[in-house]
Formats: sequence, C-alpha cells, structure tokens
Amino acid sequence: MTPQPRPSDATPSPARYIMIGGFLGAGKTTAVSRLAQHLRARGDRVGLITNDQGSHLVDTAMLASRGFPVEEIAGGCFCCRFNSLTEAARKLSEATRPEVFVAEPVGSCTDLVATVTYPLRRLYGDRFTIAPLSVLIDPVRALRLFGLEPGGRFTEKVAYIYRKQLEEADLLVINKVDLLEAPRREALLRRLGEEFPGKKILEISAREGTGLEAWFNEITSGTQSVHPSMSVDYDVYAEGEALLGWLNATLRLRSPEPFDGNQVLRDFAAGIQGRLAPDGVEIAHLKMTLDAEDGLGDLAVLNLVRSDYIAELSQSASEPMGAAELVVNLRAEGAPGLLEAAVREAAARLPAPIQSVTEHLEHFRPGRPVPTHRIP
Ligand SMILES: Nc1nc2c(ncn2[C@@H]2O[C@H](COP(=O)(O)OP(=O)(O)O)[C@@H](O)[C@H]2O)c(=O)[nH]1
Ligand SMILES: [Mg+2]
Repeated sequence: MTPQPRPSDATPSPARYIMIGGFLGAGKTTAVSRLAQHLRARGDRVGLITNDQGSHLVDTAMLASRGFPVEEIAGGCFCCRFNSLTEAARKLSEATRPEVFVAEPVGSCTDLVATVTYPLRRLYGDRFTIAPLSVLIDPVRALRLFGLEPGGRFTEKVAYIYRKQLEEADLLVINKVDLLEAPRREALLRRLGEEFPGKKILEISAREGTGLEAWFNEITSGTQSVHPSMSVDYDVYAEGEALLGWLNATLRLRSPEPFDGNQVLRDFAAGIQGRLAPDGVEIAHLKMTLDAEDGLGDLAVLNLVRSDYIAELSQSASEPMGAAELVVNLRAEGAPGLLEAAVREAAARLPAPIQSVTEHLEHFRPGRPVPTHRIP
C-alpha cells in the first residue's frame, strides 16, 4: 500500500516575503515590529530578518525581546549577501516554518528590486510570494531633502541614494504623520506626487498606529508587479554610501552608587551631538540601549534621527542601576574617526563615580555595493 503523505509532508505553500525599506531612521524597525504583532495576532507564523553593515545591533535585540524569531545578517547588505538572505530564511523555516517573512534592509541601500526581490522570484519563485516593496519616509527628512524646508541635510550623493530608494518603491509610505500639521503634510504629498507620478502613497504613524490597516492590507495581500528595473549609477551610489560613517560600540558601565540610566543615556547622546555639530556632521540615526545588569534587568532605549533634533527615549528604565551594558549604533554623514572621537569623549565625560570600559568598537565606511545578482 502506498503511504499517504501526511499534511506536513505536502509541499508547503509559498511563504510571503515582505520587505520594508527606507532611509536610516525612517521608522522601519518600529513598523516591522507593528506588522509582526499584527500578523501574530491574526494567527500567522512570522520570521523577521534584520540587516546591517555592522554587527551588535540594537534592532535585532529589540525585536527578539518582543518574542519574535529573528535572524540577523550582519556585515553587509542583502543585495551583496543574497545567499545569506536565503540562508536566514532557511534557518527560520527550520525553526518555526514562518508563513510570512518580514525583512528590513540596510537604510543606506537601494536597487533592492533588481538585486533582491527579482532574484528571489526567479530563483525561489516556488518558495516565496513577493509583496510590493514599501519604502518608509521620515517626512521632516524628506521636506528638507526636497528643499521645501530649511535645516540640516545630506550632501548630493547621499541624497541620490535617498531619491533612488523612493523611485523604486511600489508603495511610498509617509511615516510619522503625527509630527506634521496639515499644510506640511500636503506640501510633501504634492511634491511626491509630482516627482513620482502614479505611485501609490500612504500615510501612517507606526508609533501611534494610524493608517496601518490600509498599508498592511496592501502588503499582506498584494504581489509586487514586474517592470524593468530602474537604472542606478553604481559609482554615485558607492560614493554616497562611502560618505556615511558607521559606528557600533559596546561599553560596560559600573558605579558603586546607583545612577539614573535614562539621564546617562540622554547626556551621552547630547555629548555626541554637541561634539559632531561643529564639524557639520549630519546624524542619520543614533540608537542606543542601556541594559541594566542588576536589579530587574531594566532596558532604556534612545533614538536620534537628525542632528538638530532632540534625542527621544522610546523606552525608559524604571529604576536606578549600578551596572549596565551600553550599546551605541551611530550612522552619520561624516568621517568614522570623528564618530569614534565623539563616542570616546562622551564616555570620558560620564559623571563620577561611573566608570566605563569599551568592550567593542568598530567604525567604518560601507564598501562599494557589489550585488550577488542583478536582474535588469
Ligand atoms: N513621531 C514618530 N516617531 C516615530 C514613528 N515611527 C518611528 N519613530 C521613531 O523614529 C526613530 C527611528 O525609528 P526606527 O524604527 O529605529 O527606524 P529605522 O532606522 O528605519 O529602523 C525612533 O525614535 C522611533 O521611535 C512615528 O510614527 N512617529
Ligand atoms: Mg532599523
């Protein structure tokens, strides 16, 4: 008698692959977390894939702390480490067989359709259904980039990458609408409509949860339409990426007297900000966590997404701490050596009796992007 296949032996139906792009600080991780919660609540198994040029990531730790299966691809982008992406999906499949993968690419990457989603479809079309590519927009950053508002901005080659990200989007998703009054919102909508005619534009606040329903519908039910890939000048792209400095550091703080971790984190960010400002270094994203190693294991999380903005504590520690691990992820348009000096000076200025030891510090400029595959 021929054994009947059990349901688990049947060829699994393709998993959905959702990619949420957008420049550094646009709100990708916040949105990924929201989407993952939404999918889990409706009963889907989800697997998250994070990606960065460095290692020791705040994002991965934050998503994992919410109980989601996460694989991190460190040390290079999806497009240049395509096999690591499929390997990450395989590992997640082995562990939890996700029905939906949600991937967050590096915020300084573009050309993701030609180098990631088209190759995925061509090589693994039986395993993945590809959702439309969303590109998240920080509206204040965008208003400045389009010259609609004054304020600190990136130089031309970094702005080239930013525009290319928007150009290849299937869905332009203006995030952080809670920050904008109607006239600024309308000005940005008008400009995006002129620059990218016919493109679908959505408005959300990943933080407050507004507009998410309509967006989630698009990415959980639609599929990416196929059209010729956009043209990209890889010399300009590489030069733009190389203008960005990247720093990841882990410091261990100790104090014989308990200290206010939230204040220490704020002062540390202000120290970095103050040190970089005179050199005209535009901060793209500074993320820090302070993880208490005593007491309740409190965690404080800080974010800063522009040089002239105020650092925000998205999560506060509830008790004073005496020992903690400080993780710093800093991405800015400036020399990596300057970023290092700013972090070291902030550490040297920690108030007595706090002592710090730097356990890990890497700083670099991303190398030239060389995609594993590119489908024109
Ligand atoms: N005001 C506001 N801030 C947001 C929103 N979404 C994300 N942020 C903040 O933007 C900063 C960067 O968010 P993150 O998700 O880490 O961005 P990523 O670099 O694109 O992954 C954090 O301080 C977030 O709390 C939003 O809808 N409104
Ligand atoms: Mg992120």
